[in-house]
Amino acid sequence: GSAQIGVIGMAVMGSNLARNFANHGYRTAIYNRTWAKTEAVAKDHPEANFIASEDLGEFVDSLEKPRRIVIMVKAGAGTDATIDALIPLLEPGDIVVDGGNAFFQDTRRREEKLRAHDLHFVGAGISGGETGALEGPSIMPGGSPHSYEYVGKMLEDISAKVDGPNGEEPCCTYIGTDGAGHFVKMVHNGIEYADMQFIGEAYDLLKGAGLSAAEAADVFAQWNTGDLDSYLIEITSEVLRQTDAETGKPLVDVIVDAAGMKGTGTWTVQEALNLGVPAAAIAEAVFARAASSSPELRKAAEAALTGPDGVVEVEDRAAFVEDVRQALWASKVIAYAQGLHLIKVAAKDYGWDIDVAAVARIWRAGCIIRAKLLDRIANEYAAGNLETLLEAPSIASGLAESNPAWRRVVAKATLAGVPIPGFSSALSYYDLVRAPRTNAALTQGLRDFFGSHTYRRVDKEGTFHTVWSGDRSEVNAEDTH
Ligand code: NBP
Repeated sequence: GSAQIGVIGMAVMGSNLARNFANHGYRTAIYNRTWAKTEAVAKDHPEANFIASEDLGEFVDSLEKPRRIVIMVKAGAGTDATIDALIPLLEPGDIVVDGGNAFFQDTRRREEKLRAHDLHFVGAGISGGETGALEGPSIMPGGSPHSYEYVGKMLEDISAKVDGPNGEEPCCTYIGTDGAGHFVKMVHNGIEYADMQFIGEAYDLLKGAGLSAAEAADVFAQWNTGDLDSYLIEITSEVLRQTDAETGKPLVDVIVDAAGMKGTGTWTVQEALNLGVPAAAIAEAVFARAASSSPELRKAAEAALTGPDGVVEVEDRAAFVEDVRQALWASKVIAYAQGLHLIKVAAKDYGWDIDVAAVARIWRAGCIIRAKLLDRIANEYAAGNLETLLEAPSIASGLAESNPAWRRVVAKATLAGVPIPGFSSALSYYDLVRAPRTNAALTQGLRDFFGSHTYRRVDKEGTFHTVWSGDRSEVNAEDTH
């Protein structure tokens, strides 16, 4: 065979990724379960000079050895079916890359399975949607370092690029073994959920203060020139500016207010729960989508409950808009801190050697959460071994500066009845993790009362229990058990 890379799955992502490889001078083979799609892609893009195969065996034979194959099919059963069909056709040393949105535990399982056949498996998270796939996505590959040697350069070539101190840097770097890449992609999506929730809350507040959709669009466009400069803020201004052709209303007012989701945000929160990592702001974003898509709950509650109507009393509109900007920035930082903390804890638990600074670096372009802030985050993680992003000097000082505005916004929204689960959860996290003492002491007292769960003391070593049902004396729990 003469193809340097093969792509399986000719839906929107796979076909664009295949064109991206071809655009970078790689001879590219393509295959899809349904031949008509492969045929159409080859016909529509003669410039790519694809080697198109109707038969999977032919496709495999069209590849140079060791064979490099990227799977871009519907995640889950589609990926397993494709892998199972490939295994008997491949030879030891061949490399399979899964670029779909796989659950990282599936990636770990598949990596082990292919390793048993002496095949390399790289689970690569890919972000950037269809445009990214064609023009340069952010790529988060996981697998053995040896496997990465075979495909790393190709993936880096087709990835998005950012200008760094050493020239153009690819938004693709080796993340870690087995499921590490898909884990990082999953957390990327969790942060994306939070980012979007915060943007929605900011818009609700601007609306509550009397701004029209078009005025809010201007505000977001203005914010995009500063510290909040990011893809999502940029496209928010575009979506808010869109007028519905049919009704003449802002499009946002005719879109049904029920958010969809495909599962990666939920996975992020489930993993945070599994690992005991507080990622509440990300969780609130997932729950907010769930609430939006619960018509029965909303209908019953809307009929039964009263409260303020979401109108925010504002004396100085410009000052309020600036407050909202700062609340949005601070909340966004919290979501990044929670997501990156989750990656750090998971790395320890799953035995991945993840460079968090490098993760932030490859999120600077190509992916949905790309943002100017990530430059700073990458530099901060590179400068010191951070337990949490929040302790980084420039981040802590930024949060200190935005503190008064953040609190005013949360207070104002609460009084006005504007739901801000994201902003308020992020602010509570800030107050919780910086508190010298938390209410968990009382929790421990209660647990000891009803379940003899014992507690530790601040002033001496050991485990203690109070005899609540007796004379209420304290006993050393180790003696009684
Ligand atoms: P889809 O997720 O819509 O999947 C369609 C592709 O999967 C087609 O090629 C289809 O073949 C193939 N397929 C299915 Br369905 N079941 C199969 C099976 N049992 N065996 C073999 N092939 C099967 O495509 P997509 O939107 O291009 O996404 C591809 C991957 O990239 C997914 O994992 C997705 O989560 C991920 N992703 C998507 C985006 C995005 O913005 N869309 C972004 C990042 C990552 P057929 O033509 O024969 O039905």
